[in-house]
Amino acid sequence: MKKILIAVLTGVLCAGYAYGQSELPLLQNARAYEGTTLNGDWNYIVDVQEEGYYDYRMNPTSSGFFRNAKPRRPEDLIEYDFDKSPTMKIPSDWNTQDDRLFFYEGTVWFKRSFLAVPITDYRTLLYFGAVNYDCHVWVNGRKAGHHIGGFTPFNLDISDLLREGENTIIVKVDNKRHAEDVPTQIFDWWNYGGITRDVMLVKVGPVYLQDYSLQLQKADAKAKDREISFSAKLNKAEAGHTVKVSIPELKLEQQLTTDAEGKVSGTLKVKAKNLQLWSPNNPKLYDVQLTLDASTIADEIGFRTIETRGKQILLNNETVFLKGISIHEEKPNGGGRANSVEDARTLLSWAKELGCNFVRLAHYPHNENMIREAERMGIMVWSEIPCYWTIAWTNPGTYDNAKQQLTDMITRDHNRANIIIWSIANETPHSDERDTFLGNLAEYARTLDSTRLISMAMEVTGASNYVNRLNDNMNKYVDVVSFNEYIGWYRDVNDAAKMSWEIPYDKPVIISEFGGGAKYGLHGPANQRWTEEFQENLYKENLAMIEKIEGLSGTTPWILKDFRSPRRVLPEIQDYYNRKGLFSDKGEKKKAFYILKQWYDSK
Ligand code: GCB
Repeated sequence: MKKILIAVLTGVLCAGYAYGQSELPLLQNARAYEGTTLNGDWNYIVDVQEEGYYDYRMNPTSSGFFRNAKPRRPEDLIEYDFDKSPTMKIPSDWNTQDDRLFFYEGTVWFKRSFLAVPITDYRTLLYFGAVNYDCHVWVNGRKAGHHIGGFTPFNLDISDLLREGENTIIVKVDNKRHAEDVPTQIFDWWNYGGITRDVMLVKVGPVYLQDYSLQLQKADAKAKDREISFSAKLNKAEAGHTVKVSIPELKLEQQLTTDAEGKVSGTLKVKAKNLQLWSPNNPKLYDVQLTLDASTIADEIGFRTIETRGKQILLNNETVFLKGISIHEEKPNGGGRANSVEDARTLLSWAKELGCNFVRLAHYPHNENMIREAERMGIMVWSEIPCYWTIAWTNPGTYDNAKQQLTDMITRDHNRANIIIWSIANETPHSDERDTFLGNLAEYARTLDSTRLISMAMEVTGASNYVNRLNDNMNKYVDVVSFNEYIGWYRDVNDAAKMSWEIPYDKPVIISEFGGGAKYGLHGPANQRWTEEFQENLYKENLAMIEKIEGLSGTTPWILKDFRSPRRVLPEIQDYYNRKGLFSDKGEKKKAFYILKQWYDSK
């Protein structure tokens, strides 16, 4: 069997065993492994008519772009050339990298080469943090995999496709919208296309820890002893492997042997007085080491509990009020997908300045830097999948797609202490079909992770005699009742003071959205749309109104920063930006920022 070592730029990495070409279940904590980044310059070809792909489907021996063919004889006809095509920095969205692609929704091909030399006993996974939306991958002209869903990671075993010397990866990315996709055709954010998150080659042994979990068990506030449950799963159902978990600072260590399914589970016991719990005031993370046979990876993990009691949310057995803000994954200065640690720090530091201890990462799973930075900064997180508005509820493929995105979101982040809520949907119109789809999804989410709260952003569309009554069949599936209300913007302007709320469920309540648009720097009377004063007044009235809601456990107003949206076409005001940000698209604070800050500071 051929063994290959890959050397890319500065890194060195090993590959080898042939396991066929396919997408594997997601590797937990991929960044902990020895790996090599494939971020950087990739050549690209814009292919409006999918010439390079249909060619492949109709005639597999012909020259589809995935072959990266070159003329061998003077008379050879090859009508593309990656190496003469422009380059784009990856990760990025193509819309902000090339002016011609600002509104483009379609196919772009990407190519990147790297060098490899022989070595033994390792496998190479090609890991993509996210590609929006539909993506096919070839390595050296052979198909490595296909993935759909624009906001979750995936990994392909490419060991068998590698060769000594130069290797070429070709990725076809298509962000066209379809009714049966998740999200569906219409949504209120920019459909940024491309390889939008990090790409890396990850070196794993033939047997590796595919997934592991460490979770603090709930206990009485006065409990003297605490338990951390530990479980792990190999990529293969093989008995007899040794798995060791240790937390040196707590002097905890446990060694277990895998069962026939390749699984282990155990409990680490610790004195409550020795354990610092993760919380916004003390975002303590412990170094954790996980050893499989002779190889060790590291993680940083925090321990906390989150639960509800009646209408309260309890973090570490204490009532917590979630002072939140909604955030899109867009760069702090202008548009474009955010991905870097710096982007995450800037956005999250704005949320901190606002007085937040919580963020709603809307409307899809954000990049891992965002979650990890928030965890370090002591910010709790609501993480969501893009079941947004009118999904094709009766289409089985749509359900499978949503379920896969939920699985990958939870798999990637279930060891992050700051994630307290998994959200399965946003503003979905009521129907029996929706209830079946989302009900199944909620139950499935609980089987994956029983240690967090489940919610979704419901909608309330109208009031009778100023009484707003929440009535959603999904109430029985969620732990926290959350809803969006746009009083003062889409409805009932000037009537917030008259409104009352009836939420007939004994569960905590989060107002997951309210807000209104303002153009930064536009001033005028408080009843004039688009002025900062209008937005400021809307915040004052809404905060006074929601304060009276029984069981209010938090809010995540819409939204931290103005963000790009194709729905927002009003010239001179919107110019393709949704203007409901408390910060402008360039990071300038609007007047409403100070209203919310004042309210949070008083909580
Ligand atoms: C909503 C949606 C959000 C929109 C927002 C708006 O209800 O959940 O995605 O951007 O309203 O600005 O209309």
